[in-house]
Amino acid sequence: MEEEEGPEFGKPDFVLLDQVTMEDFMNNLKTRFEKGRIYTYIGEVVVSVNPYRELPLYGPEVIAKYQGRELYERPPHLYAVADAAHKAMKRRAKDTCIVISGESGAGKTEASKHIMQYIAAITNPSQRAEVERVKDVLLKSTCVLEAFGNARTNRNHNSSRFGKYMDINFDFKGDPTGGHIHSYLLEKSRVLKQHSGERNFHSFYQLLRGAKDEQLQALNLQRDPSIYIFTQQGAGLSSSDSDEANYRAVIQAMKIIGFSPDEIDCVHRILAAILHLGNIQFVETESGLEVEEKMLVDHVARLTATPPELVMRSLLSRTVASGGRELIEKGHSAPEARYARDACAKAIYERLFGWIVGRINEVMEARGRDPRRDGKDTVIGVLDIYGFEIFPDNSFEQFCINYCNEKLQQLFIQLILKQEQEEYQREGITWQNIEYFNNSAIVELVERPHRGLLAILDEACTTVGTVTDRLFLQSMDTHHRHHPHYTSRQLCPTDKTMEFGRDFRIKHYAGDVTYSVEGFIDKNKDSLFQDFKRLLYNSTDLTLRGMWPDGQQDITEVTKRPLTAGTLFKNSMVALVENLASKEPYYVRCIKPNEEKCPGRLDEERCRHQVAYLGLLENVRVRRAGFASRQPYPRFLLRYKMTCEYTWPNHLLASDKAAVGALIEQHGFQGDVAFGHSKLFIRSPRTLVSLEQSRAQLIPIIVLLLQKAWRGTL
Ligand code: AOV
Ligand code: MG
Repeated sequence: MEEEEGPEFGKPDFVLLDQVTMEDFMNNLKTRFEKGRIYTYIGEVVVSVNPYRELPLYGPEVIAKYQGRELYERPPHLYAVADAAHKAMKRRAKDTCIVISGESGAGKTEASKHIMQYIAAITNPSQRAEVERVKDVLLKSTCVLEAFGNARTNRNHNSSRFGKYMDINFDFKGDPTGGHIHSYLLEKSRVLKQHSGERNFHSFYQLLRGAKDEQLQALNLQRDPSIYIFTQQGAGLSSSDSDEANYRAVIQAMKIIGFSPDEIDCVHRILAAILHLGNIQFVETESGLEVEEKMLVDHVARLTATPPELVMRSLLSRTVASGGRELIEKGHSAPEARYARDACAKAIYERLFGWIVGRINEVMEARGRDPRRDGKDTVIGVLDIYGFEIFPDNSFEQFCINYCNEKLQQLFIQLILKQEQEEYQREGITWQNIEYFNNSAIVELVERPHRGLLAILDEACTTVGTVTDRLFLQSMDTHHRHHPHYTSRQLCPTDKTMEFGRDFRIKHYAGDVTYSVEGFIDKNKDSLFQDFKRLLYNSTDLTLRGMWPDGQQDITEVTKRPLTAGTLFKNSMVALVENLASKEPYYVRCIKPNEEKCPGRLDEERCRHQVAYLGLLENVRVRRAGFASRQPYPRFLLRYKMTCEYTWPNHLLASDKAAVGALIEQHGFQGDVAFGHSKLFIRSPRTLVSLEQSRAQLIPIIVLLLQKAWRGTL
């Protein structure tokens, strides 16, 4: 490790702790955090604590210090991991992935941005134009996706409301030639409603606050977000950055990516149409259901380039196929019309988001690939997904988000254990079992076929007749009466923190979460009347029309039940985990230091909880079991050479391996180590601790000597 990582900064790797106890772990974490050292390793895993303040840890100069270096040569950093992933890809043609996990607000998205910036900075030294273009798109895509997919929540002012996995393709030179973004389940219900203290997606406020007067006029919008029902709740709240400046930044980013002016205009019209749609109210009159302010319907029609009478008809009625192929128009009741309007607003936003992701993917498709090597690109995947979250009210979205975090935690356990086991096997060492809290029972509870909660939900959604959320809850209660991770008020009548007939609770690996079943069936069915789809498919705006290909289906053909939102999400999670498991993983484990988003403050209780549920202590134990440490010879020498006369300041032996041999012998540790081809394996943490102590004792003397020598030369 570099000189600046002296003992007062704590241990740069938790593996070097004297003992693996929660106390020692926390002390080290705290010592480092207080000194602005927010990153610490567990082997190759980076533990990161959100500082909630700007630290001088990033930028071109720091990047230059990490470029091409080994993990141990510099203080722990995300850059080192990004570099390791890039090296593995370049030197060994290995597909790698960087999995960033941690709860909401822990710093995942920020970490993913630093990693991307690092990769962009160190690649393409020859400035190939096509590679530069790909890098621009990669970097700018984040800004656009955050505008449309992030929102202020009570846990994080820039919370990702969608999951993102980005593959970056590299050619044999190690330069990015393309990429692909997978997005996962956007929390579209936010379009309609937000909890108190939260906002709708940033994009709406950016448009209202950032657009010029004449543009707003053209969209029939007024500047004040409190005029629109969808943005009313968050109107008085700001995001962490200014909406106005971000509006311009997003447009700029969209232009760089390659969105045409027409497309950008279409995006704005769609946002405006959603806001107008949200303000449409229905009244029951003697002549039937009517829209209160007809002008709003005209606005929606004009902005979506659809006929106003058809918009009106789709809002007030739906077409049903009665008997054979006969179509009849069935009028809505007021609640039905409200429901349909809301479903439509959500769906339009979701399609818009999906289309933006699709457009970015189109331009990132590895155009710059060398055709002779097509398909031989190597990939670095970066996963930044919504973190585990608990709100006062938790619904279907939190259920999916938290299930996703369970899946990732399970993968982490499997891969860390598997990787260690494999390395030990290679070295001919017997594997010692380490007790890990295994969360597979919770994953099973959610995703198991037939009896899993998602399967029970699907069953409720496909049952003919009226099945209510309440009946769905009863069905879960019946199936999981004795499950250690499931409970409800029915099953635990004395627990007044849950409501009868409404709440159920899952004991997640990261804590207990009480979910309200209200809306589960609706959100899972996720249906939208075909009338809206057809309406938008028939828009004369080609961009908008392109978002609704299913609108061309005839109502009589739309009989096949589509997969539910829950099942689609489950399938996408299974595919994601499979994909990650096939790559060489690097992990960033993010910790949120306090609930108040307060700069530089570390709430011990909160952190202890996260360290526990992330399994970090076990991670250290696994690293230390058998062999506490394995270090390539040059790395070992760099750190400990001052503790041996044969190696300080430089050795004269035939190889680093031989020099390490001499050092180990002088300390009398021969019985505790094994010499691998490229690495030294140290069995007992005590040996490591003792080496650390010798080093710590010598450093002040060396510093003194160096200072003297330095003065002497003046
Ligand atoms: P998340 O991605 O983990 O939450 P973010 O990466 O959005 O969390 O971080 C939340 C906020 O913490 C950011 O907006 C910054 O203000 C601050 N922050 C995070 N990392 C750093 C850092 N390295 N330096 C300075 N400030 C930082 V969520 O998306 O809600 O799961 O869903
Ligand atoms: Mg995020």
